[in-house]
This record gives sequence, C-alpha cells and structure tokens, in this order.
Amino acid sequence: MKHTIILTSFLLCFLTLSAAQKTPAEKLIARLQKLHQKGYMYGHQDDPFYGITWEWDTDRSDTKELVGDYPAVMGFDLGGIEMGDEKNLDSVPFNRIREEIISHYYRGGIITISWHPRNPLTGTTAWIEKDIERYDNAVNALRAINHERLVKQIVNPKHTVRSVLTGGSQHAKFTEWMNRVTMFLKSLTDNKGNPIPVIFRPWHENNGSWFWWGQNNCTDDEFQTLWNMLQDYVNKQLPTSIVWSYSPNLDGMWTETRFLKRYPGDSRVDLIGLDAYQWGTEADFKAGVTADLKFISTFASQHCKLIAMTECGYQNSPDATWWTRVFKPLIENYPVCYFLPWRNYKKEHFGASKDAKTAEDFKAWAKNKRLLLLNDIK
Ligand code: BMA
Repeated sequence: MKHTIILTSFLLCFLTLSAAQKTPAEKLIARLQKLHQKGYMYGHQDDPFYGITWEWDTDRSDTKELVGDYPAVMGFDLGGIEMGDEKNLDSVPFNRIREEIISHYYRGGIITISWHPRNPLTGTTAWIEKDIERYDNAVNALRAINHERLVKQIVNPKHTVRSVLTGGSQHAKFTEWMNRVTMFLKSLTDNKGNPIPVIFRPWHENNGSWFWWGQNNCTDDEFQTLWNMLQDYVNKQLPTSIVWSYSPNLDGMWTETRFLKRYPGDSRVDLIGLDAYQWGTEADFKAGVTADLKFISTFASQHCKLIAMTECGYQNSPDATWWTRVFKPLIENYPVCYFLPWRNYKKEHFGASKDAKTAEDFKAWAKNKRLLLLNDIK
C-alpha cells in the first residue's frame, strides 16, 4: 500500500515535467522517469576500460561478456581533470573517457559522471583521513614541547572547503579546477555539436567523513556553499545538459531535519542517489538500505525527485547469490531508476562478470524483465 502511494505520487510529480520537457537535461529526466516504471537499470562504473581479468582492450565489457548486452548506464570519473592531467585517478585517459561517453550516448545509453578532485589545500587526494592523522600528530608533537603558538601555522585539512570558497586562500586555484571540469563536460557533444546530457554527481557520500567535503570536515553552510559554487559555475556554461545527482552514503538513520541540513535544495537537485556498499554484515546492510530507501523514496516523492543507487556492491563478490538473495529484494519495491556497482579491475570488483563468483546469479537476474540493460531502454 505504502509503495503504491509512493509510486503514484512519483508519477503525478513528473507528468507536469514531461509535458514541459525542453532541454536535453529535462528530456533525460523525463526518460529516467519513464524507464523506472519499466524497471531498474543496471549501471557499471568504468565498464569499457577494464574488467576482472583484462584491461585497456577496446570493445570489451564484463557486462556484455556475461549477459550479452552493455549496461544501460555507464559511470565515469573525472578525478585528475582539475590538474590538467591526461589520465584520471584510475589511469583512464580522459580522451578515452570522452570517446566512450559519446559511443554510449550513440548506442542509446545513459551516462553518469563523478569527480574525486584532489585536495586543493593539502595537495593530496580526495580522501582526507591520512591528512587529518598527519595534522593531529604534528599538533600533538608541538603541544608536547609547548609550542602551542606554532600549531596555528600548520595547515588544517579540515579547512579545505572554506579555503576554496570566495575569499579563501585556494579560491583562485579552485576556480581553475572548476573551469577544467566544466570544459570537459562541455566537450561532450554529439556530431552536430549538441550537448550530451549527463547525470553529474559531485560531492557524493558527504555524510561520511572520508572525503575533504565530508560531514566532519566542513560545516553544513560550507558544504552548501561549495555545492552551489560548483553548480552555478557549471550551469553558467552548460545550462541545459546536466542532471544533478545528490548522493549521500548509506546512513540508516536519516531524519528529515538532518537530511535537510546539507540537501542543496529542490531547485538544485534532480535525482537523489544512495551510495551503499555491503562492508559489514548482511543484516546491517539490509537494515541500512531499507531505512534509507524508505526515507529517500518518501522524501523524493514529496519533492518530485528521482532516486537511484548511485554506487553499490559487495566488494569482490564473496557471496554467490548476493544479487538475487540480498540486493534485489532490497531495491525492487522502491522507484530506483538505476543501480551502479563500482568498477571491476583485478584488485577489486563490484559489478557483474563471468569472472565473479556471482556470475550465474546475476545472469539469472538479468533474465528478469525488470532488470534493464542497454537494449531494454532503447
Ligand atoms: C574507489 C576505489 C579507488 C578508486 C576510486 C575512484 O572506490 O575504487 O580505487 O580510485 O574509487 O574510482
């Protein structure tokens, strides 16, 4: 009953939107809305670049090798573009990313993009925990020798977000970073020069504290200002082709009050995503995802937003029946438009593959009409 109410209000929400569709982004939103009534799309990060047992071949895909079709959604990451690097943080050349995005678009697929920018203040990666450890050690060492005065001179990694905002010490540099990411997005065009619509998912998992934009590493206000600054910058140059995904991490205990503290606002979000991996026990994962999907789907239906599992999986698939036994029952009663397991490469994998222990299980699931691969969405 509850699910019916959620699904129905979802439909009503988007009727107005699809009637008024105009821009490529609005068309993509309307398409997502329509598709989720048919089922949930399978997405995969870095699908065309490498798999569990191969890398850098062309025309290969773990998904295609297992189920005979490409994922409906492909995910790509722009970490490193901010430095002007040729390759991203996972060694994928940006030119190849662009080519694969364009190919997937022409095949009729959907594209989502994340960005793990380096730390503009400390010069390290998007992951901040080691910086904090180093900072704490340095502070403790100074205090041990009574040099409190010098503590202020050490760069505090938790000042990263404020340093990139207007007036901050890294603002000029970060503006260049925003420019580089925007230029890449702008280069995603069809052969007539029209922009290719993409789902952009910056500043994800912000309720965790492992990234420099995370929960304990900036204030609510700083987070929202950061979101707005990037969004406004990108939108100024690309006003019609970005679908904005706001994707906190698995939480399990959302209340509306807490969720709203960092939610960028209805006019700034098109899709609410959940990044959810099973890192701990199956019971904890099930309880957490159930609580979050319940909360997010209710919130999304009230605010006219789409929902998706924007990252998910069980690292190295230790459990052969995980997809159909654990994951499928968790998502199938919610209006999840896609789920996107993270990348498959030799050290770790999350997605479907003939080389994963879950191969047969996923193959069986893929026969279900509600699981949508590329050919199901054309
Ligand atoms: C993480 C890991 C890293 C990778 C990063 C960005 O979850 O897969 O190895 O660099 O995502 O893709």
